[in-house]
Amino acid sequence: MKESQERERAVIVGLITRETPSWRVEDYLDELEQLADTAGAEVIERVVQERERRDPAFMIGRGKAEELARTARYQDADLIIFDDDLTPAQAKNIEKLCGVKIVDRSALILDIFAKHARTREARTQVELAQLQYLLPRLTGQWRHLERQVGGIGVRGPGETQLEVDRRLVRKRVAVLQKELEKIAGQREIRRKNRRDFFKAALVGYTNVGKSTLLNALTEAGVLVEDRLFATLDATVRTLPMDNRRRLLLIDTVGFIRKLPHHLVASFKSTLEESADADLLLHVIDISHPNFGEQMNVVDKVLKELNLGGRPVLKVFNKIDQFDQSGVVARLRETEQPCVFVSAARGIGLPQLVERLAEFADAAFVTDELVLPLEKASRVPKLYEVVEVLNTSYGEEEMAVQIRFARQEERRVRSQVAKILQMDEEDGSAHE
Ligand SMILES: Nc1nc2c(ncn2[C@@H]2O[C@H](COP(=O)(O)OP(=O)(O)OP(=O)(O)O)[C@@H](O)[C@H]2O)c(=O)[nH]1
Ligand SMILES: [Mg+2]
Repeated sequence: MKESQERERAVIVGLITRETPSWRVEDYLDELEQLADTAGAEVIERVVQERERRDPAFMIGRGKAEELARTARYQDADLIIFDDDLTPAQAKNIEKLCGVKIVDRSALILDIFAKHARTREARTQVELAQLQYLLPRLTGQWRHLERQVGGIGVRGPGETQLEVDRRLVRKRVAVLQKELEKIAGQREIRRKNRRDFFKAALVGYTNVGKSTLLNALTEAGVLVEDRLFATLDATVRTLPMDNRRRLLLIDTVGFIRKLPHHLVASFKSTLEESADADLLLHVIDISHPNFGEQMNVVDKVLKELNLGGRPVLKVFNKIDQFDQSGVVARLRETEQPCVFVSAARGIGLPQLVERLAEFADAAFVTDELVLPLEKASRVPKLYEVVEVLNTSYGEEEMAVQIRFARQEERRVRSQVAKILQMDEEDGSAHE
């Protein structure tokens, strides 16, 4: 990744309310600082205010906003970043007061995604999310005017421009959505080809070590960085196990607190790589002071993606940087099934693979079909519906060992029966 030579200077702003106590705000601001750093900005000052609730005009209080403006000027800041999402009106008011760019957490995350997007799919997804973020802001501005001045007076060049912009944005959104549908279609085909595999998706908060784990298990060579959102595209690799099992590992984009809604929607197809998974490997950075909350965020996003009911194996990573054995013992009790590993140091990986194998075995049915030799010509057809593990021949009979997904058992059994009975009179071929 290329860094711009001159990093922008940023002031970051957090709000302490009854729901969000000060220690938590500090943690959020730590994370916001990391996000800013990833986006290419240097944080030169933090501003925190304690308030009963958010101010509708400025988010923080008016007086605090004026102080913020002075700070920005004094510090020669290029931008101000709010940890809480601003309404279009708030953003405009603060910008007017402070005279620098105003960004909120969602916009910052979108910016990082835009910076890291490499493939056509990721770029398309990011652009779509950005435009959808922009759209209500355009209409929001318009409504804001409407309310202030009433219908008639505001019709002028400004309005026309706004209408044109909106129409253009909408048009582009439609084009991008079409394109994503097309890409999703191709993905679907690739996915069908993986029907016979047991699929495990690496999910988790950003920067917990998902890609490191994929690399450690498969030598995938995926980019690993101590940065947020290093991975945006789905990478799929086979996990070498003994040849009786076929297992795919899928690495994908990480989650974060307050993942912008449009982003989740736009990244549906990338995230659907996980939707296809038989098992979710929920990777957790146990060395992170907020790992508990990060786990909750991940659970929440998974629910949003309708993956709440999927089987999960929790993988507590970075155990090399965590020495509270009491906590580990407690988690081992409460969070089953779970494993403790260090992807970077290679600790606990054999145990992880073993658990994976158990899950994979449970997800498949292995069965043996005993057929009269006359049916041998049917066997090639079987390959189309099941995995054929082995065939052996006796004097009069042959045995075919097959394997298929437990989920598909009914469909598979009836297809197998059909194949074995095809244009035969007796129809008694299969066990
Ligand atoms: N100490 C320690 N560091 C680790 C371990 N695993 C990963 N890391 C570090 O954690 C950072 C993030 O690793 P990644 O594999 O990029 O994390 P990710 O979950 O793929 O992150 P995103 O793709 O950005 O969401 C890197 O600096 C890794 O070197 C581990 O077991 N121990
Ligand atoms: Mg990654």
